[in-house]
Amino acid sequence: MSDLIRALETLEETALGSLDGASDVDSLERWRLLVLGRRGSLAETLKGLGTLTADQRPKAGQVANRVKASLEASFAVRLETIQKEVRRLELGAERLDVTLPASPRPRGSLHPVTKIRREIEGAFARLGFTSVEGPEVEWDQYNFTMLNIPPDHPARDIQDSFYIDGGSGTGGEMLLRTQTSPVQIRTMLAHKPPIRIIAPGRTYRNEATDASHEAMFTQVEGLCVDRNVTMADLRGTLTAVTRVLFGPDREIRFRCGYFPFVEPGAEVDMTCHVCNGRGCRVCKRTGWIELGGAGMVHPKVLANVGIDPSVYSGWAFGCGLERFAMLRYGIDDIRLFYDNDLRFLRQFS
Ligand code: FA5
Repeated sequence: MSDLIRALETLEETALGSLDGASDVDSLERWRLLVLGRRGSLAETLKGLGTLTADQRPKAGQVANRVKASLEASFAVRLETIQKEVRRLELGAERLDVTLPASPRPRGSLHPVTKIRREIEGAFARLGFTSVEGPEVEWDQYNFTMLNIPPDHPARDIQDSFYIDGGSGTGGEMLLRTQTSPVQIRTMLAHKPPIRIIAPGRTYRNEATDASHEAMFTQVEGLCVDRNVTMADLRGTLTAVTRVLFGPDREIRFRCGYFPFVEPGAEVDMTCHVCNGRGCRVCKRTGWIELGGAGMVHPKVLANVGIDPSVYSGWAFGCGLERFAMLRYGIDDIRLFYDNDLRFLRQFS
């Protein structure tokens, strides 16, 4: 029996000695299998218990239990020590230096047409105008018919349209709107006067592009309807806004112009902001720059939307935003806006 007890004590001593050599989780696991595993040295040694007599067994059993408990406890302590060390090394490696400069993130910027649009919305908001939007895919009825442009009207040819295949319904055919003027109709159908809105948005025309014409461009529509609204109000409003956008010396002039939905109709010019009206390359030596179309809302259009033209009057205008942006930033080709060339776009950041 004393042989078995000695064997157990030797096993304990050797195993504890080799435990110190287990320096990571893997080698510790190998130690556990070798010493405490089902076929480990402790299990092997304990097989000797079977050869003992019944009265020898309790004493040997006691020693065996103590050695087993001692080995298991030492194993647990060693495991905890190694795990703590592993965690300490991990935390050391992951240390974050919050004083390091942040890695730069590229920042986008607003498109020049968006910038101009926001400026215009701001200038009109100060005069009490709300900015509204309408759909880019529009009914023929709103884009043309209710604006006093019936199906056989020659004005339809001026604005070559993109029609939508199979797109027809109660509003006639569907098309990509050629102007923002249908938003006038939508607004007047939905609201009774007084009305003061602007409506910026994309418009489309099936035409050959050149330095000042695109097939997709942006317009801003303006509409004011109330009692006693006159052409003088239109002039005053446009003068105030162009002065915000292009400087305090700007003057406005109206030339006769024809649009079926206004009467009288006008082409609107402002004095050139580069030469102040003296004549230069930008205004083609005329001293004037064209802004867009305008006029008094045609009585037929008011009647079409159920507003009594004997009680109410209104004015409307429509301008091209790319043209505004070109003037503002000195851009000489409209096609640059939608080429998506970053070298161009970055200049506006
Ligand atoms: C119209 O579209 C009228 N709806 C404007 C209007 C509204 C008149 C309300 C009266 C009352 P016009 O086709 O002239 O009008 O276009 C207005 C402006 O849009 C032009 O002055 C120009 O600045 C811009 N524009 C027209 N066609 C193009 C194009 N292909 N590319 C870029 N800008 C364009």
